Amino acid sequence: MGLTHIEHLGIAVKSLETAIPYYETVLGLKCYAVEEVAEQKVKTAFFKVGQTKIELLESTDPEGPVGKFIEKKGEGVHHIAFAVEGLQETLDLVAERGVTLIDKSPRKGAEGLNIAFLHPKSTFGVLTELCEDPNK
Ligand code: CMX
Repeated sequence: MGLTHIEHLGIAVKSLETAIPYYETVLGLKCYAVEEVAEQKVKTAFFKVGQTKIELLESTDPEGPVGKFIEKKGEGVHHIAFAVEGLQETLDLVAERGVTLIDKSPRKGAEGLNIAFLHPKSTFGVLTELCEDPNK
């Protein structure tokens, strides 16, 4: 299994505009990128803490995954993302080990990473993302 580190934590917020100042002014982090991921119906803002990132997620559509999450559970931790080496092989392996895949094969996520999600119902309630940097 090729998990190397926690790549990022995804945090659902109602508004990037109101959440970013908390991370910058209170925690002293720097927002280094804001990017819309239209396919996921989110706008994202990124901060670095060591080699791990914080990804703030604002929904652009109430029917998107983050819109539905906020409606049901409110703002908060939405997913954990592990960096892996060999994303497709890792997906095949976790599927063999009984995990339900949301994505059977990788697709493009924010920052040009190849990503795939595991269903929270088979990962003890934690929506889990696996991601691989195609340039490494
Ligand atoms: N963490 C834990 N549980 C979650 C969850 C999350 N983030 N999102 C949904 N759930 C739970 C719900 O609470 C619900 O549980 P109950 O049945 O017990 O009520 C169940 O999953 C089904 O939820 P739903 O609101 O009916 O939503 P869907 O089944 O339509 O979708 C999911 C859920 C996880 C399959 C969908 O959100 C998904 O495909 N997520 C992956 C993509 C994604 O999250 N993209 C946004 C981030 C993109 C990025 O980082 O770039």
